[in-house]
Amino acid sequence: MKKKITLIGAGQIGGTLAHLIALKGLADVVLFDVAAGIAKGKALDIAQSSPVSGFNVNLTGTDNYEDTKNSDVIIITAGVPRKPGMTRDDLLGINLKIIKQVAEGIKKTSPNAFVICITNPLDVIVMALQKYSGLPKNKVVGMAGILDSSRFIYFLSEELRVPVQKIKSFVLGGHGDSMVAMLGSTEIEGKKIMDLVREGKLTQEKLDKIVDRTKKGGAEIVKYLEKGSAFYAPAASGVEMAECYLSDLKKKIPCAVHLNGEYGTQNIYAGVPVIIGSKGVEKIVELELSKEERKNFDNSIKAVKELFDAAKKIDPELV
Ligand code: TXD
Repeated sequence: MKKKITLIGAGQIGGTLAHLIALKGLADVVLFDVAAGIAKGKALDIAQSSPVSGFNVNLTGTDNYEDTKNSDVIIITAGVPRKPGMTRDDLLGINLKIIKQVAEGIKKTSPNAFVICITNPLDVIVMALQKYSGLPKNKVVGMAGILDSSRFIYFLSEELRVPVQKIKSFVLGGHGDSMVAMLGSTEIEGKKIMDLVREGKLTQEKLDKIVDRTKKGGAEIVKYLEKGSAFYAPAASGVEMAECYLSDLKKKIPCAVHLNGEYGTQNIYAGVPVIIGSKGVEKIVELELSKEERKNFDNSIKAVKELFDAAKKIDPELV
């Protein structure tokens, strides 16, 4: 039975998600957008490329939640992206209202879906989505850690001239300037990155610059694009999560998930390594954190909590 993925938001990321899912033949795709024409036009355009690219999935566009019912996976990008000079947090007010609408739309039509939220400010928006929708916490996750880790790995690969496939790392915590590159879990061709620093193969200064560039990875692209934000790498990251669920891959990947005591954190969403399989979030993996990593992780959680407090002031229903 062909799987069904609904994409709520058919903008830059939504359209790219649809194209990547079609090229992989992962599932039939329903593109949903309040701008129905965007959803319909992009669905038709990608469908018309099927004879060239050889994929065989159905793509449709709609602004009617009925057309999205019984989705296996829902990926949400509905919302507004940043403009140059804006922080992710500046999007809170408007995207909170949008995510409330989306939660209303999906909770009745796809109660069993695995829901991947991409809309910023990610950690607070995905938590609000889970509260508004009432869907199970292990089936509502946020996409950010894969993207942030991918940016970090790419920058390391450029600096050390090592293929990205030979670099392992996690960037965890909130999807903001307080995100934490877990250096203790970063390996380059099987070697701990801090050993490379000790051996003089990578200066601490260069490593600090790469960590900082990762934190600002989104803003760097917003500056270039002027209109809109990153969408190719975010879309690729969202598809990775959907594939883990649909194919029961049980990969260990960094996602924003509900923490209930793990990492000493209660009742907040933040990025940590998890096992994603056909049951959704199947396990939260607790890494050994160094003192520095623990301090930075706690600081990142604090930033997410403060932003969620701001969200509760905007909408007391979130309390
Ligand atoms: O790592 C991450 N999580 C981030 C997330 C990486 C990059 C971008 N990030 C955020 O994703 C970004 O800050 C935005 O909040 C979302 C979507 O970014 P995108 O670049 O795709 O934005 P677009 O191109 O503006 O698309 C958003 C679409 C647009 O077509 C609107 O018409 C639609 O969302 N939209 C809605 N769809 C459904 N329902 C409602 N209510 C709605 N409102 C707007």
